[in-house]
Amino acid sequence: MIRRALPLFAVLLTTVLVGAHAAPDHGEHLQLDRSAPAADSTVSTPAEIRLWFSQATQEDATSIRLVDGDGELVELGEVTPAEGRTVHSASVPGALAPGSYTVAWRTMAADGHVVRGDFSFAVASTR
Ligand SMILES: [Cu+2]
Repeated sequence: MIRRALPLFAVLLTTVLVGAHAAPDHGEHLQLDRSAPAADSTVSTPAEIRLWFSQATQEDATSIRLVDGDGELVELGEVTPAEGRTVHSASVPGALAPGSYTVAWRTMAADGHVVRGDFSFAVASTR
């Protein structure tokens, strides 16, 4: 009895798991549309890190971390939402030494999905 039920259970579980993620009313997941600095760009020290998402995030759900090439965290200002919480920015308080940097962001979409990503940019030497 149990043995016969197991395959059916597995099928049902798979259906539930796949179905949950592909629910027809869900639509697109939130994603990062663009950023400033842009991914893989080379810039002089930016005044801020700015992220444009494809949809609004939940309130106070967005974090932006900036890490330098040595893995050291660079302190940023508070994350500030704009444009109906689709745009988020954090100020860069000081000059950045030339080198590569990684932005790691995390947010929660209105549908409750936690979305995260990262990208890199470089700060050019000043001469
Ligand atoms: Cu989603």
